[in-house]
Amino acid sequence: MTNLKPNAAEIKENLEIKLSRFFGCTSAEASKEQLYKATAMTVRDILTEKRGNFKKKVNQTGGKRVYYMCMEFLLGRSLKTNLCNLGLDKDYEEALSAMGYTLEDLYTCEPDAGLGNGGLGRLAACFMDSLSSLDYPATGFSICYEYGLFKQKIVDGIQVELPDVWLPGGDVWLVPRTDRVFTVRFGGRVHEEWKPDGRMEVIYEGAEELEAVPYDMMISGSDSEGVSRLRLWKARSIQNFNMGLFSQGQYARAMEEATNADAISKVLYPADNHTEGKLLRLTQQYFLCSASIQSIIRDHMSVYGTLDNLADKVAIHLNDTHPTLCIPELMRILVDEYFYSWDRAWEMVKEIFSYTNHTVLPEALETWNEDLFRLKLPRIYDIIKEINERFCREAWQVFPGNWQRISKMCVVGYGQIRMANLAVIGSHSVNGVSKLHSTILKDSVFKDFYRLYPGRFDNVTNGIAHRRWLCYSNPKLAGLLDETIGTGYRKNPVELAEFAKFADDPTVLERFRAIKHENKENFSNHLYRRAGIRLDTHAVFDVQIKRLHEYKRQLLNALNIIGIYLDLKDNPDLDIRPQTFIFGAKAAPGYQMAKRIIQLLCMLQKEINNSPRIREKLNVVFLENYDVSTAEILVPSADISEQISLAGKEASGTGCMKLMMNGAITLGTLDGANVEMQAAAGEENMFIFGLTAAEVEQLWLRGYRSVEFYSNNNRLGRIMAALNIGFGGESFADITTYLLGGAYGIADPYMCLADFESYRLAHESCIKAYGDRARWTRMALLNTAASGHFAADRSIREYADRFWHIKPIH
Ligand code: 26W
Repeated sequence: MTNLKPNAAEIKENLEIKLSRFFGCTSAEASKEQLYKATAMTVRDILTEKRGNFKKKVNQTGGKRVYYMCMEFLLGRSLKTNLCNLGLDKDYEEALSAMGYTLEDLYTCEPDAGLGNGGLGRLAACFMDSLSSLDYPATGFSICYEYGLFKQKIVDGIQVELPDVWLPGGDVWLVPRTDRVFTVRFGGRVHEEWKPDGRMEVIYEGAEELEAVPYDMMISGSDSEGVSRLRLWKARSIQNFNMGLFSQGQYARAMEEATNADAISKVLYPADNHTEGKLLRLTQQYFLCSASIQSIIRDHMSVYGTLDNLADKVAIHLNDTHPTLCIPELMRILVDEYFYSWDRAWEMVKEIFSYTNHTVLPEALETWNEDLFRLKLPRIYDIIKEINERFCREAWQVFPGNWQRISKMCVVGYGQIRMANLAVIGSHSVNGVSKLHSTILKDSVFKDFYRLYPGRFDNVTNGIAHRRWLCYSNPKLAGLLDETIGTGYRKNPVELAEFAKFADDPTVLERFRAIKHENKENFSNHLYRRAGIRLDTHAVFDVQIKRLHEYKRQLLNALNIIGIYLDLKDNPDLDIRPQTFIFGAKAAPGYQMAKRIIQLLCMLQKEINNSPRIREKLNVVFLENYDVSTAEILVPSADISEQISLAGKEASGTGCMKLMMNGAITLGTLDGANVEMQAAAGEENMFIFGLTAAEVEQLWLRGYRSVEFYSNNNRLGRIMAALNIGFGGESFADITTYLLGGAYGIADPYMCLADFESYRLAHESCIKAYGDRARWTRMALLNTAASGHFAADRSIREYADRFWHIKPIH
């Protein structure tokens, strides 16, 4: 039995035991890395024990469980959150100080687990935190990628991708469960055979089989009994060495099978919002789905001994379409292996699954080539065909004769398998991630489905793990909140609203302002250590941190910066408030325009840096390799939060919520969650500009001619000319062509120029408001106070009540 609440002396003893057992040393001899690992191991033991207790309770009460399926979990570091959530940070600090270390020393030894691209993966990680903190029985399923999202190097302004080796150091959290291995089949041929007892048997011939090995990670709740489990699958070949071939001297071929299996869990696909239809990605998806569904079935059978009550005890959530093959996989197991009738199995499946959509960009909607799919997954293909046929018949009843509409909705059509349609058809609920986004889903992306299944569509606005993003990453602000409104908000984030009472309290305002400044100093020191860059902490910190994508419009921000730069070049004595624009962004490796925008930002940074008089007032900083841990230091220091996507394109955004909670003021369009943030914080506490989603739609239908916006605007004319000449010795004429559309081309679909003038004006008023320190601080405080709604605890309760129908186990 592990002691769940060890005191400092007991912790010290546990650490010595781990050090001696795993590294053959004492704390006096151990390196910082060894001590980090030993510390993590002791925390892991506590979590495993706690999870065991929790699981027992769930089994005893027969509680329903939720399984969260996601190709990505962007976890970042775990030691700090786990220790703080367990309430053991102070005792560990004491134990470690006796060994000459601080916890902070150890935290930095941990590599980020970057098993995700951006918003979708980070949301999954935030949700795991809330699930355990609210005592819901939950398991997340994903792939144990050997390499997470690439490490970004910037060489002469160009992004270069390096492999992200996270396992040495990250693997201390993983418990291999070699007793829970499952077999996953690919390829070959299938046929059905009727047995004398009237059952149908599915015979597989020539299929390739490989094993899925689970690695479990426990995620602690805060002030709760709940511990969530994240099960990550690694692929290995069953017979990883062909002895026959080996003895014939064919060494390389003997190894081949093992190498193929390896590839599946080798690396995370680095593109967000863009599918390539690659076979390896399909293989990864089915690998995840098949292993996880088998694991769910096994768990359930071991408790209940029957699948008849599966839908009462199990909810499975599809986080975007990437794990949609869970639907036909569960059908396969119910029908082929447990001999349920198709109709019964289908009813169960629909009751079990729910699906969240995270993007409306058409290039992100997943489809697979039908032939490729059939070859790789023959049985799943048959099942999808059957689902499709039955669906078409059902749709025919509602839209008789309307083949055009039905052919848009079906799963198999025009040689493609469409995952989003399958996800909608096989789930009982479908949701978007902000009010605006969910409305767009009903009005356009899933319009026909909405007519067919109106009750299936709903909204749950995203939320963030407020303990990680406020309490632990901004301890000074959390301290002020504890003193003023008490500690209740840590468990119940809506209590942050109480903070609004202090909006006119000069002492609290002054402390709030001072904390922001200290956080700016803190980030600035970090940047100096990491990149040798010194920042003026009295300048406005204007922050845009997110994946680099055209729709997010880092380019719009750059255009405005170029405008300010040209003003300063004309007149270096111009009386403007010093501003530092901070960017963090990774571009998908094959996304050329995104990479060019990174280069533009870097070249601007370089050129401005070479003008001593200008850099006193204007600075651009492009952070290399922006990741979760960098965000934790940067977010508390931001003054302005740039959320400037073209309206209608950003499903929700979650970075916007982290920044708001930490008292940054949003400069943004009416897109994604900004709309609801504005409603919560009040119009007067944000800077909103630009076209609305409806106006974008109209302009699109009318035909967007960027020249119209450009020819009337002298400032834009000068900015375009400057782009053509370039910065830091590099011309960006291609970007001008992109913005203006060239001779015949279609101009930038994200309409930067249409929003430029209103963006520029909004930015100007924002900077002006910053000059009024009292007004600004009041606005910032009110943003923190209004941010409680955007905590993941709220989102998870909504999912639990409305879609999963699960209850906390106390
Ligand atoms: C298949 C390639 C691919 C990979 C990832 C397509 C699409 C994705 C994700 C759905 C992209 C993504 O991360 N979307 C973001 O999800 C966040 C969480 O809901 C939202 O806050 C962001 O607005 C949305 O862009």
